[in-house]
Amino acid sequence: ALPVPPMSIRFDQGAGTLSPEGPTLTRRMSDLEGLFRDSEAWAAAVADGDPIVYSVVSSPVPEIDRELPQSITTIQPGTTAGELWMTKGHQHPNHQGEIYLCISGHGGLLMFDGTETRWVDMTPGTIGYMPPGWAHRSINVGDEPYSFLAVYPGGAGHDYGWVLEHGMGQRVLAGADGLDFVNYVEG
Ligand code: S6P
Ligand code: ZN
Repeated sequence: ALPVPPMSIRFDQGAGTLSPEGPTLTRRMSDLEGLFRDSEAWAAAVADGDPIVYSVVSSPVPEIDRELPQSITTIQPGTTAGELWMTKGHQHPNHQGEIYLCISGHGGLLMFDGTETRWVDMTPGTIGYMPPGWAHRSINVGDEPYSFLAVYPGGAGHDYGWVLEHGMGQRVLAGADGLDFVNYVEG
């Protein structure tokens, strides 16, 4: 990846695009293998159209040391066996901080340091801060798409295996009366 000049970047909320744009990513249900509590319900959703769960559009700022890339994630509303739709979640292998700014919708930021979990409610205007060493997952807790801007160190890297191995401490389910937080155990 090559360095880029100073620039402004526009987000078109209706189209969900950045201009100028960098890589974009679409994660379907099949990309979230091993992450939902109910693996049979997950497999049924994959078989039944494999819906898009979230997409990530990035600016052209490269993911290299000392650069400061940005991306906008949009998570669709939905549940799988009651578990709210979410990102895969990851740890930054080179423990570094990151911020999210909620743009639209209603979400939550689940963080886990291997021992403790923390939850930040995300509504438009909220900045969520992830300190170095806290794995993070985003969850749509509303009934419309949830979009947020991420700004992160270009050399941070993304470790998805960490979450598969350690979990996220808690899961977030849609309860009859709001959110239900349950321990991250299988079954
Ligand atoms: C990158 C930042 C976000 C996520 C995005 C998708 O450090 O935290 O751009 O990559 O929200 O989540 P995930 O867990 O699939 O990378
Ligand atoms: Zn991150």
